Amino acid sequence: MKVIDSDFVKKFIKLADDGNKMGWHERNGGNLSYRIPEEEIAPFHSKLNYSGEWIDIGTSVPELGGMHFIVSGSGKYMSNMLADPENNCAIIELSGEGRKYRILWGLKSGGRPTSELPTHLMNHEVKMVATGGEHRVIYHCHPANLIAMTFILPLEDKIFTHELWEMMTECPIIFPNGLGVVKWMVPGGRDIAVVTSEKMKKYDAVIWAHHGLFCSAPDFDLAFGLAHTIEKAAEIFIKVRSVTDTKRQTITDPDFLKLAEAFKIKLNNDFIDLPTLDM
Ligand code: 2HA
Ligand code: ZN
Repeated sequence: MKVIDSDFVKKFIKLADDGNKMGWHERNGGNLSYRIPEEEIAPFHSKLNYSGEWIDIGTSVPELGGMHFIVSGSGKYMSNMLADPENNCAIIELSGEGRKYRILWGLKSGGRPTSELPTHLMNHEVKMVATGGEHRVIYHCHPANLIAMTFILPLEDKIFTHELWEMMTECPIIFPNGLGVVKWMVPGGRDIAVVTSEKMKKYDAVIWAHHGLFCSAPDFDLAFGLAHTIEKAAEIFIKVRSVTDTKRQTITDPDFLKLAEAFKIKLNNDFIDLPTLDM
């Protein structure tokens, strides 16, 4: 079997295409990575080139040493992923101490992994440890309504979480821990990676103010579904805000508690008992 026919490549390019259809990946915006399990990469070892040069990641992820990832390429368009995966993404292997990577497959006409590789890998490390290895997908996109919200609300985890929970009944069920917000920072380096991965210890989703969203999940469907849910709630927020400054009614904190009981979810208590935000 060819690498492009593997299950993980098919799912990778499907998410890229789904995100593209949502309009979340203008130009080369957004990026995606998957921590490939040993049993999924093993059948392809003979098709991978283990003689490429080792390149600095720009940060250190010792827990991920020796692991394989498939990542989107820097400057590559998600809109091209489906038609031409071999030129738009790469399989990489990390060095034993987790400071370098080498390209084993893909980016056929040249290029590098995503400019956000430090954030992807630091998020993978944090989420792998926090979930006992369950989380494998890190997805970054640029959804317009969520970005718009970051010009309106204070950039605080609890305020964004509460507001998005209120926008749609399923939100607290889908992200019961809430989500984190990172103030505007220069993207693409270690500094934003450190701040983001610190928030990923607590949450599965982190918003970058005036930029976009990072989601972490066990698989591709759940990563896309989480981003989709958050962006849809943000769209509702923007629609409501576009019509009125006040909410006539909303889902209240006691309602959240009823929801938690009915769906047997453990809501992040830090975000309950807040007075409803005065719009
Ligand atoms: O252009 O989204 O954050 C890729 C990005 C950088
Ligand atoms: Zn981005």
